[in-house]
Amino acid sequence: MTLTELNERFAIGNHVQFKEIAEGMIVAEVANHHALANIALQGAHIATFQPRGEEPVIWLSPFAKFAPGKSIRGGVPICWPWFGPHKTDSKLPGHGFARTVPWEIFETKALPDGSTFLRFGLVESDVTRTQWPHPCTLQLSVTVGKSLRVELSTHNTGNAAFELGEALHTYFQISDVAKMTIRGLEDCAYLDKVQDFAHCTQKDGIVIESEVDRVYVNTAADCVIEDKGLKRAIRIAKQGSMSTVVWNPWTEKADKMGDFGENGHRGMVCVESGNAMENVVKLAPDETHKLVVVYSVEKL
Ligand code: TA6
Repeated sequence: MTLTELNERFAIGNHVQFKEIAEGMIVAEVANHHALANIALQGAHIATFQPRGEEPVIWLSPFAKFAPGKSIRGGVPICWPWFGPHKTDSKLPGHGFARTVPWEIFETKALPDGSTFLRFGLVESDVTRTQWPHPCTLQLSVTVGKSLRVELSTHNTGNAAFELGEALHTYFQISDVAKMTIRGLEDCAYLDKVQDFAHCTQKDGIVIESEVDRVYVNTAADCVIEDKGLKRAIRIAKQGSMSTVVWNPWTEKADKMGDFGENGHRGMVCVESGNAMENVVKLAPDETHKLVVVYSVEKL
């Protein structure tokens, strides 16, 4: 669909407009009474979310590249239909293909409370079919209000079961990594990627002072990012998710990635809600699995 057609069919005055921000990169710009947000059609990638009167909740690197087929550094990348490396084929992209392929918009709606609802669907193509031979549909519903609600829904349309790994790989904006603590994962078991997937148990709140890359398993708990610098807490409330991933690349890795900027890692942390490792989801024919996360800001 062209930009003009998208706006004719799906724009809503005072809620949603579609814009082309770089060649081949169209975003839905949401601006309502409660918040501002930008969602790229590629990857149905929520790039920004900022409740009015607040600092941005979602971190987007100032050096993020908006280019067809490239993952955007920051925002809410969708890892699907596997998390991390592919189980058997190392040539397939890490975290799956959903974040780098085109999606289409199915619906936009202004809700009675002033929030904006948008629904996207992944477009099947030879690229997706060769990497993932299981017939299914994938939709993302986003409600932009005072809080941000994200629902990722996978439906098995084939006649065989499959295993699904997934995550909303959300980057959060924080004042400085030294001023934040993540709560909600106390006593939880995790696999530590920095220590070659060693099995560990979280004791207290998570404080980050070096590279952190952990998959917490068997946890349905809310997480809260307490940020003393911004005097706020970000609550991450989830359903349909048994894994939480916490990631900060720290100096050396962030420098190597090339799209963080100098000290960019100090102003972000990823707290990812999903199903990974032993928590992958088995989806029988005609079954639907929903991963739902609500991000909201509380005073500290
Ligand atoms: O979720 C944490 C992680 O898997 C890390 O291991 C790190 O590589 C990160 O995601 C970013 O991955 P990306 O493919 O977006 O560069």
